Amino acid sequence: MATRTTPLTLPEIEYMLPGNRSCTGCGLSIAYRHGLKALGGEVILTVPASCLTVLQGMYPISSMLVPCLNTAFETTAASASGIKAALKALGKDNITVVGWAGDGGTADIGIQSLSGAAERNTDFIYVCYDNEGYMNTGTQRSGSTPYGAFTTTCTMGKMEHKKDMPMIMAAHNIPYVATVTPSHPMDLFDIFKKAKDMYGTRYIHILIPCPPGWGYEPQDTIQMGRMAVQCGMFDLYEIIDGKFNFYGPSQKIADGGERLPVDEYIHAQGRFKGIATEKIVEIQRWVDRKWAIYKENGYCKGGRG
Ligand SMILES: Cc1ncc(C[n+]2csc(CCOP(=O)(O)OP(=O)(O)O)c2C)c(N)n1
Ligand code: SF4
Repeated sequence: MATRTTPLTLPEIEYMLPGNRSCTGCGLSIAYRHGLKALGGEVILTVPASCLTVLQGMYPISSMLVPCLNTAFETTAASASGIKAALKALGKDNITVVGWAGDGGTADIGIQSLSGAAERNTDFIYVCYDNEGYMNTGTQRSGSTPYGAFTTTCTMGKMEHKKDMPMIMAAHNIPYVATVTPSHPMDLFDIFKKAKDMYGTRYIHILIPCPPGWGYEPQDTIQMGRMAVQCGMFDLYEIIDGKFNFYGPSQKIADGGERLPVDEYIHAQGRFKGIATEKIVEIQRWVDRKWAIYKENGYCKGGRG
């Protein structure tokens, strides 16, 4: 097993300065900070309309120390492909190109340009930060919003389950797919570091707890990400060249450890307030079925190497 980063070995250098414009307790700010540390300074980002554009701020008062192109909502992967091609034409092979978009910008409007780039195995890292809704514009429903959650565009609770974006990307046979949360920041750092050293389309999916969008107090962000994993609503894994491996708490569950019921996670969040009992039963059924499929596929043994 590769050496794991710890808070003591985490690089001190910062590319995201204090004083950014995200909400208090934003999970995205934790993920972005640690992701950028791992990527290092030789990077160009492309980011569509989203909370991340707000977090970064506008020139000349941006809190970021890395170059970023703000692109149109549906064009993250297309714009990353263009940046990569331009760098290649200039003979600059040492710069990592990263597209970093929300779940709306990824699972919904940006999926076709992402699919095209992945099919071509374009050499870039694509990050989907999944706060499970269109949060920047006031908490609308996305294809990644979980079943039963209330949003401003599904006021009776969402009727459909979440789109499985990491597995959709894995079906493109790209070299690297990984899932993580900001509640596991050292794993997040290591995943970005690993992705940086690979060639081809690398996809990282980050579940982002979001206090205003999910309806919980800002100090509970870390706990919210942990609970999502402990109850199996969100799972931590890597797929390297088609080989699937759980890691961390998800590996413990896969090895026979306890998976908590979804109730506590659901009841901790205002977006599920007033949800009918039968809908919680349906969410539990969805999680159980997902884990049964992991088992059938032989994923429930071994860990991250
Ligand atoms: C073509 C287009 N449609 C709609 C918008 C308005 N818009 C800007 S940000 C946003 C929501 C983005 O959601 P997501 O990608 O999930 O990121 P988040 O806001 O949650 O960070 C929308 C709908 C836009 N900029 N362009
Ligand atoms: S709405 Fe959510 S994701 Fe967006 S900045 Fe605020 S806490 Fe972060």
